[in-house]
Amino acid sequence: MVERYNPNAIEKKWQKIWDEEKTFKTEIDKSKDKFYALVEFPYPSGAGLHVGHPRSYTALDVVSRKRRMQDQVVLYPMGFDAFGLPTENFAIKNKIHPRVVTEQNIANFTKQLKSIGFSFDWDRVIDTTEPDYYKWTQWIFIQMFKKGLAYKKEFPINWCPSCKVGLANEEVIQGRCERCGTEVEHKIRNQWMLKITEYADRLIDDLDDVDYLPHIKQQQINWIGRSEGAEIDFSIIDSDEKLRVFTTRPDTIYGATYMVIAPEHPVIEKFKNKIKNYDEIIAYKNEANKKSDFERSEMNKDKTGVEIKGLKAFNPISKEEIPVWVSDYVMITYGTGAIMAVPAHDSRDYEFAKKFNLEIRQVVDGGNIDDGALTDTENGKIINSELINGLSVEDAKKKIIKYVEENKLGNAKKNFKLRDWVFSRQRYWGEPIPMVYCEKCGWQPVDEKDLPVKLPDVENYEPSDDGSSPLSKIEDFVNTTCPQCGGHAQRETDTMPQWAGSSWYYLRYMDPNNSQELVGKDAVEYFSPVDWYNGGNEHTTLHLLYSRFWHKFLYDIGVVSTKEPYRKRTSHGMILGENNEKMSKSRGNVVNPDDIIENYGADTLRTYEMFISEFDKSVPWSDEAVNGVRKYLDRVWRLQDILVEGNQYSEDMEVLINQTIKKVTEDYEALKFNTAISQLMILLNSFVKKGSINKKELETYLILLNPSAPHITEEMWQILGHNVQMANQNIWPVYDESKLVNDTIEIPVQINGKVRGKITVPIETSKEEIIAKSQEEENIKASLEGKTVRKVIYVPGKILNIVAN
Ligand code: ANZ
Ligand code: ZN
Repeated sequence: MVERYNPNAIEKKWQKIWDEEKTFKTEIDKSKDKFYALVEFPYPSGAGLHVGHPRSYTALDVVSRKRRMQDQVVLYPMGFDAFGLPTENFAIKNKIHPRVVTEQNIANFTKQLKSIGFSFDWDRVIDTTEPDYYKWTQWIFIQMFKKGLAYKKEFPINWCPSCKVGLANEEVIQGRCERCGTEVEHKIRNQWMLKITEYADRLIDDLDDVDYLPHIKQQQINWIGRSEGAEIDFSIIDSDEKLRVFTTRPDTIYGATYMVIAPEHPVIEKFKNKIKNYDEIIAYKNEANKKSDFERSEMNKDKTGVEIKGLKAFNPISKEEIPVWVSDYVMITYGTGAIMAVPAHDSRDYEFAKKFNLEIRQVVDGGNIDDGALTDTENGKIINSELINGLSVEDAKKKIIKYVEENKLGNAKKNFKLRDWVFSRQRYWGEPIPMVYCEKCGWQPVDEKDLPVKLPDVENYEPSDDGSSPLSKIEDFVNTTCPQCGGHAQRETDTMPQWAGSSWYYLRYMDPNNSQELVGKDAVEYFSPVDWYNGGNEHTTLHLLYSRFWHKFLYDIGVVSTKEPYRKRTSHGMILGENNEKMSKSRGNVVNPDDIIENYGADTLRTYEMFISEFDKSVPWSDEAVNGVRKYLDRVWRLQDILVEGNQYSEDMEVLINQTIKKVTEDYEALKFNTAISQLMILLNSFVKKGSINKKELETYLILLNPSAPHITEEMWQILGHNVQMANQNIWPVYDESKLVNDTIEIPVQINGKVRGKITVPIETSKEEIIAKSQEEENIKASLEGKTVRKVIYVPGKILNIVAN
């Protein structure tokens, strides 16, 4: 009997070896294939690692370990995305410098990550708050500025009065701050912006070249929100003014029976004297301004609005005079802030027309207009529309656009939901924006040789109530000279948003210590692109989009050689608390990975997280299932008790072993970790049932399990007499195609309708041979004693039936 399985001792032993021998150090070897696996680096919070982190990290650790055993050069790095608000808030509250807080948190995270046995190359760790790192974040910003992609703009920002920070649109969830839940206000500030919109088309079109899970691609496409249509001018009767609309359905223009403008539309001021109910409209506008865009555009909300008395518009195609209304469901920030309303075919217009008794005119056939707007019209034919009657929707769109362009009434137009990226934050703990303002020369980038612009030490990190950054109070920092004219100038005091450092970190891993360049040519050419990037669904729209944008920019200026940073993107489901709710301190359902490691071992934690459910599904934590996985590993350990000699698979196990090699090899790559592990459990059961496992069989078993449970398997491997770890050997087994199915069959033998015995024969055995063989079987022989066989019926491969009396 072997000693009891003692994960704590085994795991510490191997982690020490991996650390000291730098087992997972990655070096360029052009004679081999490379595999670059990336997981989202954590924000090193004070709370430490969460059990959600190991789900993603173990998954790609499994793939990385497997690929190393398949002789690939694997880059699997880790780092820390360490700028950001929680650290700063903690620093303010506890009067500790954020640098110190960050260092403590990183040390703790590192210890925790190492205790789980991930095969990261620890010599490539990056920390986004290190000046050597953010020097290049600043450098990229300067390149963007030089190309006109960074600009300053007065911008109404979403302001969180509690965090005292400006938020990007994507950080506002249903009108509230993503971090603290406080309702967001609007404040006008002069902000640095990044022109991500210039890349909008490419960010959609290039998705064709990458292997992202379909829902991830779709979310990116929806977020960018490309709409193709036209802008068309409707003139205002008795004036030279025009109301320009954006529409995706120019084919429905004959159905445009009224117009709607946003309450903020400038035409209201312009026609102040002509509008008879101006006061009423201003009152309406004031009400609307109290609502968030989200509330205004909500689908099933009761429609409100006011007709503008004294203004009429002219439909340039149907040549009709139509009324103009104001309503808050039209946004000033999208398209032109004015629409042609087509109530027959647009749901919001329909509700509005019903409420205010406006004409509803169907212009595409099919459906009953009394049931609601007919929006499902792709295959319909145009009706009630002189110029385009009988045409398909597609052809009608083209014809109207052509007509509009020829008659100078407007033009084809593409619109995006995506907005430029608000890149300024009025906080301390972020990368200083490397810009200088000179009265004479305007905004100038800091000279590249003076990078990084380091964060100065301050006494007080609190932002001021007027919204300016804590840096603005440090005169030494603010006052500088103009890089252009040498005169007096002032530094920008805003810092970059949390998203900056993570927009290019995957490049730095390729060459983390390069002091001359962001990444060296050799490294970037060898390792690019990231072969597989796994991360949370919550980062599908923002981080993924931002980093693709930065990458494309770096491609345009020749820093990188691929158009896309990530070849493949997958995501994992969340691990919920045992009560099926999101884990959080306040709900009291947080599971600490340290405790699981302490009580069960890291291999159990890892294997449990892989086994727990389909990888992309959310799943509640289960202590019971953890226990079950620990018992499985105990049984793996005890395979040593039934070990026998043998250097090839035994005949009766051969098929199941080959099936398992195939399944595990494929499932690990397909994110089906749960079924890979259950296959390994099945194989284990067969060995236990048989009562023996030979050396060759155990070796294969350990190799297959190693990516999930690396410590126990290395230990058993060593006990088997190997003095080289399996981790870096080219030993991943290959299955034998011809041994995937059993080539013998078992045939029950009946005598007078009752099963009396079974025989095992090769698949292609003939009927005569089977009959002969059955008569040799002890039971059958005995049952036939003294009887004469009258008839034999053989159903091939299924059953042999003997009639005898
Ligand atoms: C006429 C029409 C007929 C429309 C029809 C739709 C269906 P997406 O796809 O989201 O780009 N629209 C344009 N600007 C708007 C604004 N500032 N606020 C609110 N709605 C606006 O939507 C484009 C459509 O949304 C446009 O096409 C316009 O209504 C409306 F059967 O024009 B449509
Ligand atoms: Zn100057």
